Amino acid sequence: SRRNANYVPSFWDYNVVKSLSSNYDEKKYEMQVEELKEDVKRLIHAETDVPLAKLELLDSVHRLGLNYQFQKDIKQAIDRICEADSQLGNDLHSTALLFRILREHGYTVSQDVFQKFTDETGKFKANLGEDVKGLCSLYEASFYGFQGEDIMDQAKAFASEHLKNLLQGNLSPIMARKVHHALDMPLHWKLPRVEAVWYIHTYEQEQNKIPNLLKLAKLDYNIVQSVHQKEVSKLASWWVDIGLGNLPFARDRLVEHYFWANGIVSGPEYSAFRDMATKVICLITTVDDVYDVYGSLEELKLFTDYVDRWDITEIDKLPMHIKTVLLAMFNTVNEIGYWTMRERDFNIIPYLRKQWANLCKAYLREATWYHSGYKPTVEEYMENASVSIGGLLMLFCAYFLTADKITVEALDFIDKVPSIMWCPSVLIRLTNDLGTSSHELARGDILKAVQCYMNDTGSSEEVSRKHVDDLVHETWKILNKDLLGSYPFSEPFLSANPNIARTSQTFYQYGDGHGIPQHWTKDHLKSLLVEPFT
Ligand code: F3P
Ligand code: MN
Ligand code: MN
Ligand code: MN
Repeated sequence: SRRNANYVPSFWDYNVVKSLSSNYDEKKYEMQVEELKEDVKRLIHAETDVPLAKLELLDSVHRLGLNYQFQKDIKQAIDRICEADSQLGNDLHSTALLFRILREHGYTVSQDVFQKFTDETGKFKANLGEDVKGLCSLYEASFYGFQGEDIMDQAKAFASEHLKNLLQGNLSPIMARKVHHALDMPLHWKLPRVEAVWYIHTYEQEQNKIPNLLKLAKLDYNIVQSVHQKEVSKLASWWVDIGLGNLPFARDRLVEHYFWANGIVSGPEYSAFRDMATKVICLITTVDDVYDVYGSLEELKLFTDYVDRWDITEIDKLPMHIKTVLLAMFNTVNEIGYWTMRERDFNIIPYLRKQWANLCKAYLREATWYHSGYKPTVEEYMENASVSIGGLLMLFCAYFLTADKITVEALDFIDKVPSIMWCPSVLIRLTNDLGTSSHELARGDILKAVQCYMNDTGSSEEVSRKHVDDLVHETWKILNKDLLGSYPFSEPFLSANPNIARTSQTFYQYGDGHGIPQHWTKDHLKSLLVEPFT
């Protein structure tokens, strides 16, 4: 008999999604943005006797979601700060803020800059435990650490512990709100547009805010939102037409799938990526439900074989629902291949079908484990599960759907799964398992990372969850280093790698925000797609 995941229906009414629109697509707003940008550029380049003020300006620009508008200006400003760094204060806040901004933008800076804040035993000095601003900056900086950086590990533990303590005391309401927000998730892990929503509201309350910077942030947010609205509205029509949302065993999650694509690459000029990537994610989720919920092992073997050979001649051996999913996959891959051929002069289909085949083989391996009751070790599990999460396919799409020119050199490189792509895949898997495994096991599924670790070590669930959470931190350290490497590709693909991990962390932060999206995911999506700033 077939399993059923009993997923809740979509929270979104697709007629409403189809009609999402705003008037921020009008030309006059774009002209206002250009004027405000000139203003902010002047501020970024202005001579200053207070380098800390410049750093804080750059921090605000980042949190307001505006980094992408000022890449060149920010680099120049940092270069100037570095040339004159002797003027920078010696306090924890300025040191940590500078460190974080340097690492964020790919500059070399050693953890040793924090040595002066530690005592003879290497511990952070106790009197810093009261410096809430310094601790916040130290906390945020600590997430940019590399493997083996013991001072950064200490910094993270010290800052987290003392910020939690300070929350018990009498911080001002505004400060307490900021500390909560930081402890909830560090800035480095946050999606820029999700953070922008929170920070625009916060910045508005700030006494020394720069009015034109705030104005620009809101206007830019609203204009980009109007681009995103058009995309999701077009996709809603596609999704309703293709009808996969009506399958009895699969998740009907078009808008949430759009959020995945939007988190990976959000720049307004990449509509084509988000359009096709959302379709791919819809298919990943539906195919995943065929393997996890609906299909018999025999059917899944046939499905995998057809995808592997990229041949649908014998499709009638499969039952109707599965056949529908398979054909939808072939059609979508061909549609994407057609677009790429016309727009980029490149036949991507051989590469794309290989990615799909790898994914389906990883799904099949899990299905085989499930049906035989096999319990893999954590290593064995993670090797396969970091493929079966689908991140590699998504990242591959992010490359060829955003690159101006697709090169065989870059494709060969991607094909070898470099660490910069493997780490995000591990991160999506670990955070997905932390969020989804209780439902999956209740329905019937293989052991996930937490349970494999329990099985390997005999540890309790609590200890095992902590272990998996530690792995998340360790994997980010590797990724932080990878992000400084040089590659045969550039932006926006480079940032797509950490961004897909951030998207996953946003979905699974408090549980299964993908399968059960009516809580925090819904709120993020309303801000992203429905409510403009006034
Ligand atoms: C594969 C799935 C998801 C994860 C989606 C990840 C993307 C699109 C990069 C939705 F469909 O979750 P799920 O928890 O069921 O995956 P799993 O691999 O655990 O079955
Ligand atoms: Mn699943
Ligand atoms: Mn699965
Ligand atoms: Mn899962």
